Amino acid sequence: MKTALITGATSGIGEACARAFIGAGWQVVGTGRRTERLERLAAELGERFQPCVYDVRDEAARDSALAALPQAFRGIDCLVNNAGLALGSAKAQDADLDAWRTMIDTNVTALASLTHKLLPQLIERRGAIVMLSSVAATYPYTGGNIYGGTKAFVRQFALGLRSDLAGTGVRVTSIEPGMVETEFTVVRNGGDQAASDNFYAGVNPLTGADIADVVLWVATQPPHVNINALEVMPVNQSFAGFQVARE
Ligand code: NDP
Ligand code: 8X3
Repeated sequence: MKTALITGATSGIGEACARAFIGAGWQVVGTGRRTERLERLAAELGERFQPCVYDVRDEAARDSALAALPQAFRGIDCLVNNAGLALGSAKAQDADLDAWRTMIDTNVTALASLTHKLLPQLIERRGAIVMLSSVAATYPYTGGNIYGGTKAFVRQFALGLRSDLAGTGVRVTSIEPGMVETEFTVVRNGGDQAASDNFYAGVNPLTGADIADVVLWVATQPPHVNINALEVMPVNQSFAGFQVARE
């Protein structure tokens, strides 16, 4: 049986990925800070789901949590690098530097560190790495500044890994979603559910399950097929063009 390690499985896309991979017969190690969410998921999904609680920014806590996994969950065939966040939508000149640091520490540093840690076993097992980047990696928008920068890192890191891993059999993919209604926009707006509801109102946005279907599809392609990168948007979201400041 294959095992996926899905970071950020307490909510949204990661939680939906856990359900999708379990549904397809995999074992799943699901990570996150919210223990009760992971325990609830374990109660729902059964013994093939293994909670693993840690803050991705704390490498020592991560290493202890991974070392404490039951033996049957220690060999990872697919790493889904999903945990991440945006904090705020202020323009750069008005932004909070601590929020920038948190986004970089979570979306970039922690993702790179976990990938580095798991690469030897992913190579040994000819595994797969699926990264959650974003359309924000490619299309800048006002207030996206550091968030977009972190997601551009994720995309380019995935493509760079593809180059480095040539000949190893390891597959690497950058998934780049647009608007997916999860807790993402609640978190971005400091817990303001109404702001999130307003953001998605009338959009018919993607769901976590829509993206989970894509992640599972990518991970279950035949071993000779690598999906390099995939952009996915709701039909009602599209490209907005340039802004012009007039003096
Ligand atoms: P959610 O807010 O619903 O889920 C985020 C997940 O990341 C949670 O499980 C959370 O777990 C985890 N996480 C965040 N910070 C940490 C941390 N410090 N330590 C451990 N886990 C952490 O958002 P989404 O499901 O929408 O987002 C998942 C990924 O998809 C992110 O990388 C996001 O950038 C990306 N994405 C989202 C889009 C969207 O429109 N929603 C579009 C494009 C990309 P916990 O809080 O329990 O620790
Ligand atoms: C976030 C995607 O479209 O909400 O990664 O900015 S969007």
